[in-house]
Amino acid sequence: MKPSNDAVVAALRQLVAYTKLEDGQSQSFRTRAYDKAIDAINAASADVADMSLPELKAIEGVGDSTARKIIEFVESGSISKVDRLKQRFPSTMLDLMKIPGLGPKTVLALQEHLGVVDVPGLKQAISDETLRTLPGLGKKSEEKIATSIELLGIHSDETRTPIFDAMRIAQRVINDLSRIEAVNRIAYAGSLRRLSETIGDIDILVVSSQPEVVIEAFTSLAGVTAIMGSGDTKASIVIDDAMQVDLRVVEDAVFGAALLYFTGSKGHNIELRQRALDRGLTLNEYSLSRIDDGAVVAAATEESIYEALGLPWISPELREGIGEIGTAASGLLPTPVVAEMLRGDLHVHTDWSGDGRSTLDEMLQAATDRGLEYVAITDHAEDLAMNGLSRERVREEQAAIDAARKRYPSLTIFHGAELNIGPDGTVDYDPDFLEVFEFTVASIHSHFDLDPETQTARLIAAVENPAVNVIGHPSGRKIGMRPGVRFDVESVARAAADTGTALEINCHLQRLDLSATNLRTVLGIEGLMFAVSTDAHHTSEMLNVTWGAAQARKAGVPIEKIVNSLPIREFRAWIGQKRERFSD
Ligand code: DGT
Ligand code: CA
Ligand code: CA
Ligand code: ZN
Repeated sequence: MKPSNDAVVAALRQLVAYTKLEDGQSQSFRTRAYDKAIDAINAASADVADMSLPELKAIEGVGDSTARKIIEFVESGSISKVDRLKQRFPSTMLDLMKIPGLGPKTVLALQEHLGVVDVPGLKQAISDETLRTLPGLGKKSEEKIATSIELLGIHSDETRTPIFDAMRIAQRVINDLSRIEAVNRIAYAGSLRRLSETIGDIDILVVSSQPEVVIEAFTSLAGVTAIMGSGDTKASIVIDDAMQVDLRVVEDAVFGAALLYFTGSKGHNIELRQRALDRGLTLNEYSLSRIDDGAVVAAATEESIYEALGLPWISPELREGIGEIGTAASGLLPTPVVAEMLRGDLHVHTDWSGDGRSTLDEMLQAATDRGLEYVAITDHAEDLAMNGLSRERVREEQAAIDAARKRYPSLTIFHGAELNIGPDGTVDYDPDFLEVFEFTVASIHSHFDLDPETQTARLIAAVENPAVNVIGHPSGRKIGMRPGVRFDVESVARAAADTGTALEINCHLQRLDLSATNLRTVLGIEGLMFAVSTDAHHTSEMLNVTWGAAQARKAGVPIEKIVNSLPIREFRAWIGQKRERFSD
């Protein structure tokens, strides 16, 4: 089967990871070239598998060497350079590179000097105190790495995958399978559909009248490294040596019942089944039926099943079996937040700061394409090493935004910044200069391991800064990579409510910050507002808004508490209120 763009991108990502090991550095001109090509292919609408070498090279961002590797992958199913490097470096070394404090150089040294190539080996080296003997490492870095492993809950028997990585694999499998004619309908279920932070395995549901064709295609997908089982209507594979994917093929008439069952959670299903029994009904993966005569009451859609149980449809993100069925039965679930309800994006980067990968115009065009009424351009501020804008560059960007306003008349553009919250809670520039900005986000980008009291005071100081409108990704966590700061979310949220400062719901799947748990903790605080923002560094990341909306649904955040759902006039008024409060 011809590989999809997603499959090509996955192969290039593997190439990047192995190239980092080969080079012994996390960035080089080669990895940057591959990264650029990945962005370009992600943005391409045509299938790269259909393109000739000259056509590939004509894509901006795709160079000759990358183009040749893509051709090689399309023709042979693999990239020989990657195959070669896989011989030298076991795939478990890629897991090691994800641990904070372990760059490619250290991971290489681990293999060379200690023969350590995986997490269990690393843990052994820590308990033997041999890790500290590596060149460039010492007792202190050994302790730091040990803490990282502990905080992240990385256990040798732990096989859960962060949702960011799992979603990418699931979307690729879905895109690849969708190309088969026998597939009438396809969806992911399980913990992925519930937006869990980590995923045990991916569950995919297909509607087809030719299950054998679907199973055959599934088990021969690009990237399959093991087939765990394969039957008439179900199969399990491992993809990229990384994740198990379970597939079930069902008939159209029972799709709703199957989707409901395989979405779970188990706790939600058990409660639903009890509710069915109380009504003389029985619920399983095929239908909701009457116990007495076996007649099917509902099966085709989730909505019809919930309805027959006297319930409104419950968003999958809420289905954790923690009281949502009772709330739904009393009619108290908020209207589910969807991306289309958001009129603005309040956290957007451009290539004016070092890590942005799209131009101002590209981002503004993407905002227009999303149908947004307003957008805040919030490039990094000067305290962020490498990426931050000097005062002079801030002025220049301000002029560029002024000029851009004429080109995007339907869009209100706020000239903003993403400020850095220092260890003491102060931010970049000085109070006078901060008045340049019409809007700001302030975020933690450093000093993650201060004690909770200090972190709480630090965040409250930022909240109370008159120039700060939103606290960006408040915990600073990266799921599976960095635990985030420890802080008292309730105190920070109260200060935010008191000052007219919003807390961000960061849409990026690596962040989802605030977490659902934190959101539920502060949801009841009167006057508290949230901002569902993408933090996009590339036009493609603007689509992440769907995950931010899903995160809001997961915690039951009502749309009235989301500040960027306000019409522009009311949003301006909200900004004005904080200014006024502090002006006297
Ligand atoms: P995971 O994979 O560990 O991240 O979590 P899930 O929720 O995706 O769990 P998984 O893949 O084992 O099963 C998918 C769904 O199938 C699960 O959420 C509910 C349903 N399911 C699986 N086993 C059972 C069971 O024994 N009883 C019930 N009621 N439902 C089950
Ligand atoms: Ca699962
Ligand atoms: Ca499963
Ligand atoms: Zn940002």
